Amino acid sequence: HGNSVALAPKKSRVKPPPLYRVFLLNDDFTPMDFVIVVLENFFAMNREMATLVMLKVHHEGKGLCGEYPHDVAATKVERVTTFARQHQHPLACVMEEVR
Ligand code: NFA
Repeated sequence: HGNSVALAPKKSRVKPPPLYRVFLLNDDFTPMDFVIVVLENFFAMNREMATLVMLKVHHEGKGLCGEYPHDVAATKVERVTTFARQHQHPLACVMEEVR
């Protein structure tokens, strides 16, 4: 019973967890400096990289912030969204599974 049930041998290969890409989306209202602060503080970017990613979002509508396992990606989306709303900015942060 329980713990003592004999189980068939199982291959011990472990598949890597699915990854999710986290993006920022452009809007007409969030200040550029606020987006740079978000990228520095929530995605560990230096000022130079944060500025490049912010400008990509501004010009192309969407920009990659990072790739993470599900729960890490979901927490980043939640923290960025909460921070933006606290400052009354409509900045959108979304995640998509990597396929
Ligand atoms: N488009 C915004 C502006 O002109 C800047 C922005 C960049 C907003 C990236 C959201 C994401 N103030």
